[in-house]
Amino acid sequence: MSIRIVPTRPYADQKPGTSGLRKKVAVFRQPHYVENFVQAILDTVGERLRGATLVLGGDGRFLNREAAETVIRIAAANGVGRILVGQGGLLSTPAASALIRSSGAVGGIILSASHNPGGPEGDFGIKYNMANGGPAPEEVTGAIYRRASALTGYRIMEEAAPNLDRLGETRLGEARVEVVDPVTNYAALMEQLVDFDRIAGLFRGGFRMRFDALSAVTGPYAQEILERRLGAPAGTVVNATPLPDFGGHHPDPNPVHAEALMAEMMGPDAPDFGAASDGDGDRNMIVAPGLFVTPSDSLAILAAQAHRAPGYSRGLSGVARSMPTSRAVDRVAKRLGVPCYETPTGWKFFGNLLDSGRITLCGEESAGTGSDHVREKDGLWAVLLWLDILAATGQRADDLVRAHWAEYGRDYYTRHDYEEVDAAAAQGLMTALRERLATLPGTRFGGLTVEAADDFAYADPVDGSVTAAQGVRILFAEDARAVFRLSGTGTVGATLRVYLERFEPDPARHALPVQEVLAPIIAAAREIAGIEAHTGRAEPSVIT
Ligand code: VG1
Ligand code: CO
Repeated sequence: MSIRIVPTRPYADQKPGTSGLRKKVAVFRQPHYVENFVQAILDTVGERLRGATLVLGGDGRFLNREAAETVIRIAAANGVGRILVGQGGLLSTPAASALIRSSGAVGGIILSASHNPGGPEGDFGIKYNMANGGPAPEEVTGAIYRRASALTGYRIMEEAAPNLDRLGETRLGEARVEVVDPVTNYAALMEQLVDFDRIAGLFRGGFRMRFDALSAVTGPYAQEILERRLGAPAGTVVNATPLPDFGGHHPDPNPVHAEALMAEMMGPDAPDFGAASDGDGDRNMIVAPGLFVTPSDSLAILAAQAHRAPGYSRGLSGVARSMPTSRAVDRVAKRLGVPCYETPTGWKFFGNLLDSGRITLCGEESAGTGSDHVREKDGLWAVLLWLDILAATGQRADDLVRAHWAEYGRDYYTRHDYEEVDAAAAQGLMTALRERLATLPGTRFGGLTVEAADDFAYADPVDGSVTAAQGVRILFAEDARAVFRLSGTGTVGATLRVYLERFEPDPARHALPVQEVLAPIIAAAREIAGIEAHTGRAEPSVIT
């Protein structure tokens, strides 16, 4: 067995975004591109790698297997002691996080572009997670980027990686390579958090559910847990086989991309509960019969009800939400008498709060919900917690949502995405908006008055680090809000995200069409930011 040192030239664009390095597959297929980035990660981890365990897995998209084999060969050549890899190179993001934690690994490499489309024309991604199982924080991703920008060579084993389909242990150079079942460890963790017997009882009683895995990584997890362990009828999980191109679909669980599930749940013979997950299994979409549950509402409802599940029977120490997420969970936290933190977009910002025990539950408007059981958002976990709450309360999912609104009020919420906008135009819009911030308070826009306007900055209460320029917030006196930020996960041009919400305390006004209720805020947001003038777009490309 021998190690080859390959001279290389650095790529200037290996800068991780909201969640790892994400690029078009063609970019990753450039000579040494994957190798360089992996070497930069390992160099950044440094001496701690020596003899340590590294977890590896991905969402099964195009390039997954090839890249996994490359990571194994580079890791083995860099002194990693043990590589724990999911069979077939697969691991959902939450399962990878769980495995890093339970195996005492120094960290993990996750091969995923998450909710972005896959296939040869689609996207690929590489992400590094730390020993706590969570995405590397900004200072580490910054260091990886600097290292990648100066790289002059990488180390790789001459020999091929072992067959990733065969479970068990082999050696590559000095390293042990263990191919493990991707589901077992994760399923065991779920059994500790929610009451499997109670949920199984629900299914025995005829409860019908549809889980759409969108041909992505959650299929095998959902089949094992929902159908085999909990006894849901075969066929409950659809699109259960992970495909390299996700069957040509966009593996983003929202009402637009999970169209078939939405149609079924809005139809006359809707099952009792509908759910979907994204490419790498960390997002969740919840649909009650006839009623889509916004991720912001789902977070609030889970926070209010989590104590019913065994893993949370002691209550919550606190909660957190990303800044653009609606303020519904804040109302629950207030009622519970626990702190509620507001963080920038991206799961890495929850890490310190979870590690320090300040929060138990957290979430994002982009269909991400999680708890302190791992350090990633966890799609299937959220679905299981919902099921356990339904089983414990005996309530229908739609009734549970309406009862929540009646008790706390409803935060009407929508997100308007302007995708593939010219990058300079999008930057121009944000710059102009930031320059106007100070002049906005007191200004009126069609019946709404701006009360406050700022550019969100986050001071981490645990390590004191400050992250600035995380999105523009416009607060209206009418208990409404508009938030503007540019996506950090897109791979073509820029994506402008506009988050819009309005609080409605009156239960008599809780069943109105969302876009109608929010129309004045939508109009004000377009005007304030000059969206059409800057981008040439009169309408968003995706409304969720
Ligand atoms: C998006 C979401 C953000 C999420 C991130 C990663 O980021 O808005 O809430 O954490 O994707 O999710 P951005 O920068 O494009 O808005 V995943 O499931 O793609 O890892
Ligand atoms: Co994801």
